[in-house]
Amino acid sequence: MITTFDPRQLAHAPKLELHNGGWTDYNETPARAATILSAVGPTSAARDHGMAPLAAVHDAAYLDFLQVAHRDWIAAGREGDAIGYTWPVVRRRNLDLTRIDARLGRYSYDGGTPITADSWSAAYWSAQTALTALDAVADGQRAAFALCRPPGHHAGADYLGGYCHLNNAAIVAAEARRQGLGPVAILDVDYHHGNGTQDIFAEDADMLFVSIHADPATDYPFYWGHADETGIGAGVGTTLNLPLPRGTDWAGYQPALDRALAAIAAYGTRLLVVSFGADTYAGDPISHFALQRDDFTRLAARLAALDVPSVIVMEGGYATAELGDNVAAFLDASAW
Ligand code: SP5
Ligand code: ZN
Repeated sequence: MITTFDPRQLAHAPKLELHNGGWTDYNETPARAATILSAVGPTSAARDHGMAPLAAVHDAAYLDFLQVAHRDWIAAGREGDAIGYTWPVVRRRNLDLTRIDARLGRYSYDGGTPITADSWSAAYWSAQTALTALDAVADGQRAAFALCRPPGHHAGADYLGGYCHLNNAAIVAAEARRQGLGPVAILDVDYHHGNGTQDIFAEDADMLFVSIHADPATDYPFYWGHADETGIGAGVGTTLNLPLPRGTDWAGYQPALDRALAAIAAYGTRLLVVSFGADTYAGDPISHFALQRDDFTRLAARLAALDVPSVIVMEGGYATAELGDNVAAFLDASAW
């Protein structure tokens, strides 16, 4: 399978994330991409599609913020990675403030996603990597894999979080629709709910979002991904959330997968974007499902059996030593 990649993604390397009341080593490391690279073989270089496909999904002010945030952080006399500490939740006003700490709060929702001097470039090329995989599918490939990092599915139209800055899957889905490749559906099989993707298309009747993930009653991102979230306004019925309990193994995963695939088929999907996280793996250090390596091949075989052209976008997966083999198991050529 064609794998797209750009080495500029590797330069994004935050040091720490805020978790459970303290700073812990950042989980979303460049080594993740390196181990996938060594397992999947040769890659195609990402092509530059410019800002337009990004601006179709993200607010202009947010894109501006991402590009200047670390510079503004340094100009304020700070060192290291930029991160917020005040978030304007609980019905605060949408003020247009200049202080970096106010803006970090305005454009993020967690304390786990620092911005470095290289974050914008890495996120930009992550999105371009995803768009280049779409090119391959638009040109007739059955499936293509975008080796993206930073990942994207937690990023909303105007916010970062969950190690994500630009929503690569949403950018690909919107661009595919623009090119007339729809109906487009997004299936998110990362361990964590893809809150950013859901938010971006919540009111959109013309984009199906289906997610299988850990129950947000117990797991990040908590405030999105509950089963009763089915879309908003005109988009009601085009969001399907299938939360599963901690400890879910392949036997427990399959009924949710059956429901997801039935919804995608019933939608008349002609292009599928897969937000693929390998953090459903039993050995993942920050997650609590129990899929085994062979289950990724089984999962891929079920998706491939839909017989819909598919752009596979890399999301999470933090068992770094085993990540490459797990991704390779999912991409197994015989399945696709
Ligand atoms: C793309 C993606 O998978 N993002 C996940 C973001 C999760 N961030 C919060 C994780 C909290 C668990 N941290 C456990 C640290 C154990 N040392
Ligand atoms: Zn995840």
